[in-house]
Amino acid sequence: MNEVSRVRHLVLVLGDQLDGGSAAFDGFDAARDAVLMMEVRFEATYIPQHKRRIAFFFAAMRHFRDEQRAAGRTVLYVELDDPANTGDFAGEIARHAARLSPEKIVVLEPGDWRVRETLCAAFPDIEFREDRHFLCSHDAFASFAEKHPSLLLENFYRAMRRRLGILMDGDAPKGGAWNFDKENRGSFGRQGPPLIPPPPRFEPDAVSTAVLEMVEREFPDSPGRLDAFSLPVTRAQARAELDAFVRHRLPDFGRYQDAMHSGQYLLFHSRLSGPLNLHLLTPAEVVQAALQNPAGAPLASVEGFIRQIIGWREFVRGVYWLKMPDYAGLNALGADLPAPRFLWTGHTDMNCLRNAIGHVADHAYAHHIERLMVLGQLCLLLGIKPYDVHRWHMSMFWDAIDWVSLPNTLGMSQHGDGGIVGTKPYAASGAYIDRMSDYCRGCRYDPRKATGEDACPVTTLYWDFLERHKARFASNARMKYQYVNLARKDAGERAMIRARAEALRKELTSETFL
Ligand code: FAD
Ligand code: DLZ
Ligand code: SF4
Repeated sequence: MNEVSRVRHLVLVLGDQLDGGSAAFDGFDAARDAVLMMEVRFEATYIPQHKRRIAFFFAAMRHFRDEQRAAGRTVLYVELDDPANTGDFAGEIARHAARLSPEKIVVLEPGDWRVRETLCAAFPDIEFREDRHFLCSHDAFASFAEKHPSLLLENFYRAMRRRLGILMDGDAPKGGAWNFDKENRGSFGRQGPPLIPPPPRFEPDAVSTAVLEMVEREFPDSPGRLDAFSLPVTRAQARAELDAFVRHRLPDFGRYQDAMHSGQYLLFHSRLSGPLNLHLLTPAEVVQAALQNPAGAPLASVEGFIRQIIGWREFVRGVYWLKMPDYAGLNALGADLPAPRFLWTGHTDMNCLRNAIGHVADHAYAHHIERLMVLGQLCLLLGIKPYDVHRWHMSMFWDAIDWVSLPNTLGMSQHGDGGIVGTKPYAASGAYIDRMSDYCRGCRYDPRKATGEDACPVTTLYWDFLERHKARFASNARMKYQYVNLARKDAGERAMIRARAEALRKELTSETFL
């Protein structure tokens, strides 16, 4: 199978491009062309990476290799521990190209600006093909951006609903509203969550087991845990994951979308970001499954879920490609502190942080509100460099690819882009976390207090954040009430908050990791 000596087209398939029907395969001639897939050490170590993330990519890549070979395609596959492996994309492509003399090297556009630049620099004649996986092309997003320079998600989402004819009654939104946010802010209260149907478990087969052993052996110092690995690593498993979600968890997805609870890493979320981002699933089929709605989920759930897929997911991708490479360097709030070490270790006495970081360590995953309002928010309030927060995210989450992590992290959660992805910073006091979770009940701090020994660090840092960035945000209509409440605090209290925030900043960032 691998004994080829010359090929017409060498088609590269990167770890997040696992779709045998992608544009990279247009015109593929099984008799004359070959696929090249590479496990390379650089991609797993340019930042330290969670073992589960590395294993997910390699296991999915090896299964894809086997499926493509079974379909009659020649796949040259470089395993990580192959002694000939040069360790990075440029080295591996050059090594194979030297031997095979392809007329052309073809690749689907990578999901990471850095990788695109590497390929362009090393192989100026490489042919990039546009990624049909997404529902909004680069051109369509650019023309949206021209018509709507303020780039509001809501405008984009409505345009997508209309263009794709999803949840529409003629020109009006189904159910009479474009969103049902008010119905989607439930928390669990003292009785805790109802029974949550768990996602399916995909027990590792021989291919995945070999990967898990290799990751433990080759990356012993990488963060995170590999035990009980049961992620979907094939298209069939990804379909089963989607099916289980729409049957069992979609009905409560909307209502509890923003809720958090101790020991519950997933709640009613879908866990589909990984399979989607590796192209094991298409967004179109995910939307279709939600619209078929086999469990009769309420419209608020179906709409809330579809908004994430055709709205946010496509929107952040559009922003990424429209604004890169400058976007990565944005730091609108001048945040200059390094990422604290406890983001990797979870060693902190803040119960909300400890829980969310525990979810990341165990699953390489935390759901959206933990990413935004616990993990991201603490970094925002402390003033951590936005790109460092993104690097941490890239290192620890199984679903992180640059195009999606960067706008969400640097943009949405750190407001580093000055308001391109979100019109106001996602900043709230400990009271928000108290309302949406049970974390504060098990914490040594008091979410209502901003000063004093047992004051909640989130609350202290929240008021300090508003004060520090008053010139920028006090006139933002959406933050009016936050500033009205800040104005109620007298000068003495503000001075105490400032002093405590300064001390917290020093204490919490005294140890770093990257
Ligand atoms: P669900 O809550 O079930 O949502 C359904 C799907 O909608 C997701 O699978 C995802 O594909 C899509 N989606 C939802 N919100 C977003 C969003 N804001 N941007 C893009 N897609 C979205 N998502 C990633 O896929 N990769 C990332 O690296 C990533 N980094 C993030 C970093 C931060 C700081 C924040 C706040 C969000 C990030 N997100 C990222 C978006 C979102 O949090 C995840 O997509 C979601 O938590 C994945 O879990 P799920 O599949 O259970 O999602
Ligand atoms: C994340 C990742 C890892 C850990 N390893 C590889 C790899 O060995 N080979 C590969 O093709 N891709 C890997 N990836 C994904 C890349 O870092 C990057 O996100 C994609 O190439 C962007 O399209
Ligand atoms: Fe987090 Fe503050 Fe609540 Fe403790 S009291 S869990 S630190 S928000």
